[in-house]
Amino acid sequence: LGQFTWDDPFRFDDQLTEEERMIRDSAHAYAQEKLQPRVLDAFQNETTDPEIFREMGEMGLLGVTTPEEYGGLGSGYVSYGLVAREIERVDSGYRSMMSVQSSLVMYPIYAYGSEEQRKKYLPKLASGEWIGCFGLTEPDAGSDPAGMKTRAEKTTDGYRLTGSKMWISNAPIADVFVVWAKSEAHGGKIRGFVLEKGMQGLSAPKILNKMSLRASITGEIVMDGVEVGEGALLPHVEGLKGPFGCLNRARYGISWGAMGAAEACWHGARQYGLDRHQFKRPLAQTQLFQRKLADMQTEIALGLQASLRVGRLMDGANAAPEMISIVKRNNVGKALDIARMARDMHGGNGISLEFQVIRHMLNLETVNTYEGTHDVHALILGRAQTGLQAFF
Ligand code: TGC
Ligand code: FAD
Repeated sequence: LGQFTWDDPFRFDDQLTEEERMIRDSAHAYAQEKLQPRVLDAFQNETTDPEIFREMGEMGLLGVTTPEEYGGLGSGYVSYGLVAREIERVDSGYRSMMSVQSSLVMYPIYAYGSEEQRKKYLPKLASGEWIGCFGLTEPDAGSDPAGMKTRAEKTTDGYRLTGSKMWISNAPIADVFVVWAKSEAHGGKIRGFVLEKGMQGLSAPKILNKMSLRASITGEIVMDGVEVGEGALLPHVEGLKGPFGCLNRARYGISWGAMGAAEACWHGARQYGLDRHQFKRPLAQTQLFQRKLADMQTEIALGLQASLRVGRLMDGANAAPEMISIVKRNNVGKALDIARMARDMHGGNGISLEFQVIRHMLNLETVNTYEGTHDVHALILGRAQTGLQAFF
């Protein structure tokens, strides 16, 4: 009979390659040594240290799947998922910073950009010298990005962009802005543009007083007639499939990241239950406590297997968006349940930032909402199995 290891019930580790384990271990070491010591202060004071991008760049954690010739690591989607899991084990906000840069900024420039755009932006984004953001959501267009109002009008030698984006991760400290707008010159179709900090008419005010994801800066993007040349247009994609192609990758990474946050909560609750005694015995020796630990272990073990399966299919260019909806929706929803349970299992201490679980719980509220809400992914899956559109 085989061995059972409580924190790796299905021997997940055995299913990884040598290279994947190496990347995972170096992301783990970086996250625990460099991010964990700063996270309480960052969350409490709502501060984001831009230096983190440089550090992640140096460690090769930005652009894990971007080819080496453009400064990336040239590894696969399982490696990318493992990195997301290790970073989010510390904080969802730090994973957000990494996944926006990698999947939502570097990926579209690589996949939809010209050779000139790739060469100009990718190496500096991979090293973390430049910080990127991705503007799709608007004040009046969240789940329904097709309703965006941002417009690109044709000028003699380029475009003029007008509109505003809302809830944009990294925006206030960004050097590079990938934004999506309806372009008059392309029959009103959605097109991607790469803007740069300092352009006239472009600003990115910070959104204050978030009670979630406080270690990751969020802002608006205001475009007040920003004039750009033809070279700012991403030439190789048109329509909503442009931003969705990026979202597929970020949503997939989130499915792994959420499991990292859930594992942190599970391990914390287990240790707390072993250490804390009530009624003359450890809390972990009660049936209710053990049932909660069993639920956490089960959901995390299943969630990781599902993400690994989708990752292997992505590495073979064989994953469908609906598969990604399943793992994003399930893993984030389950992680949020686990974080709420772990908060409860810590009793009064569970509301203190010192014990971490409430921070994860608050963060996961955002993760459940962004990149397609829990319910929007249900509708995507409902449509795929009934053929019936229930969005409108
Ligand atoms: P629909 O008719 O379904 O599709 C329009 C066009 O897009 C194509 N498409 C996809 N292509 C690739 N991958 C996907 N996953 C795709 N989904 C759709 C589709 O084939 C079609 O192409 P074409 O050529 O026929 O035009 O579009 P709809 O308007 O009915 O969309 C409905 C819905 C709800 C599925 C969609 O709009 C949706 O997913 N809404 C959620 C919005 C969202 O996820 N926003 C995320 C913003 S970015 C963010 O949150 C970053 S947080 C990052 C962080 O900090 O970590
Ligand atoms: P709404 O779309 O208004 O949804 C509100 C509620 O209605 C939800 O419960 C939703 O599930 C439900 N709902 C909506 N439509 C339907 C329907 N047809 N049927 C049933 N229920 C429905 N966006 C970016 O572009 N870039 C970023 O970097 C980015 N970062 C973010 C960072 C943070 C901290 C946050 C909070 C958000 C970020 N977002 C970003 C925006 C995020 O993607 C949106 O918040 C999300 O897509 C939901 O849109 P909304 O907030 O407008 O909610």
